[in-house]
Amino acid sequence: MDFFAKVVNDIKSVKIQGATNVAKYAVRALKWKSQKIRAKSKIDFLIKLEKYKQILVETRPTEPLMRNILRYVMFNLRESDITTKEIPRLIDIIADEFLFNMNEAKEKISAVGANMIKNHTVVFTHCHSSTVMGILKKAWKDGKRFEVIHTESRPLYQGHITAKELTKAGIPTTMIVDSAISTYIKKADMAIVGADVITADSSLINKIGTLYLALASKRVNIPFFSATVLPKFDPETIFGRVEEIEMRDPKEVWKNPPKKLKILNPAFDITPRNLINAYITEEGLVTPESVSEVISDKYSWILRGIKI
Ligand code: RUB
Repeated sequence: MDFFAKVVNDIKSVKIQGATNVAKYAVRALKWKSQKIRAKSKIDFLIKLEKYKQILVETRPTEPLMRNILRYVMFNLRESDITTKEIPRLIDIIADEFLFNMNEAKEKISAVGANMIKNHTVVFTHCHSSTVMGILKKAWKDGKRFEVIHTESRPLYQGHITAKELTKAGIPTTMIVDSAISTYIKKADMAIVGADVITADSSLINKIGTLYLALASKRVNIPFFSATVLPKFDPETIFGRVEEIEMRDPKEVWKNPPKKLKILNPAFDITPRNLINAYITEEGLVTPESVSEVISDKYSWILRGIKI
């Protein structure tokens, strides 16, 4: 299996997981593929590359960070005045620039989020978000002493990745089953989750169960935050496109269920803006009310070429 096929496979099977990792590997895979393409002209090259881009986009439908960056690469290639031979080099530059910017953005988010964590607090999180992990590890490194409670995140148990990372960092951590959220939320001072999508109405799409955690946080009156880079905004939702919620294989839930049993396995759910105190972003704390404005101001390229 070549690198491209492996990345496609690993994203589909959630071996590569989390919106940031998915986008990073997708851009690396496109870069790798661009070095293998043989084409007669620039147009021929771009047509072939577009097909590979589409294969990547379809690996997971609810991942606008990946869609945005792949669209950005294609847009720049189309617009640039370069020869076919020079295309892989340009992809290289754009991909490296993207990866550099993402790392820088995540460092800023870690710093902002770490400032928000006080000594002796209990932070609740869900699933596995590399962005949230960055915040917690930075706060711990800064000398803050706090605890984490997190879910196991059935059916794929991404909570195990969270547990391994946090315990390795020395952070006191308790894992609970997903359905115990309302029992243990009372012990928490704040909830921080990641994000897969920010929509035009400022809603958050994240791992299934996030809405439950947001509602539970509201009920016990603790703040609920989502830590995210802003290019997870889906520009197509501006024109009313409803973000597709990925439905995964029922076999992930039960390998040998009784015949005729219907099993539903959505990967994500939608948390409305009124349950979110703020997004923790590379531009600092951004309220749901102002998130669209900040995105159009700082990331105008996301909106480029998007049509009704
Ligand atoms: C992971 C998930 C994460 C976001 C953000 O879902 O919902 O909270 O993707 O992750 P899955 P990050 O495991 O199905 O991909 O902060 O790393 O971008």
